[in-house]
Amino acid sequence: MAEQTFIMIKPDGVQRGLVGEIIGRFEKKGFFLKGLKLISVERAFAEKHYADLSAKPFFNGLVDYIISGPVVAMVWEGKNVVVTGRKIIGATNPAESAPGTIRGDFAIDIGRNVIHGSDSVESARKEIALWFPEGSVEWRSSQHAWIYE
Ligand code: IDP
Ligand code: MG
Repeated sequence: MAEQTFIMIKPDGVQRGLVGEIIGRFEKKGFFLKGLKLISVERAFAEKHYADLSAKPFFNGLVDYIISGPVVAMVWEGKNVVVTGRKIIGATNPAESAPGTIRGDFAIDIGRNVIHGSDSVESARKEIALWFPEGSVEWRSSQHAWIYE
């Protein structure tokens, strides 16, 4: 199977009406959408998603943020989508995210940085299993041969 990553538009991105803009950036790049849902998660679920950060001082605030409203959970597929997805998203702190990236264009504070993307193929596998236990959707875009040589 081609590489997949887990992308989540955080509650601020949903509230600010950035869903279409963000999906459009991944679509226009040439990645393929393989899973999508608008979902509100509970504290225990958010804590599981961010388990690696549980010792950080900002952990409780981060969990409060993620459960503060619905999020858009997605699976995107394509060559190098994990690393390239992180580039499209930009640096964690929007003060350091380059213009042209999602966080560089649409965010100011690190605790309101609009979007999550898996940081490795291994984390993507875990996150997709957590958020999409029902599995992602198998389909092949008719544009495939116009994007891949
Ligand atoms: P990432 O989202 O770029 O992978 P991580 O280090 O995995 O960054 O942190 C997860 C999320 O935790 C960040 O996207 C951000 O929302 C939040 N976060 C990270 N560092 C801080 C901080 O120093 N203060 C407040 N929130 C933070
Ligand atoms: Mg991370």
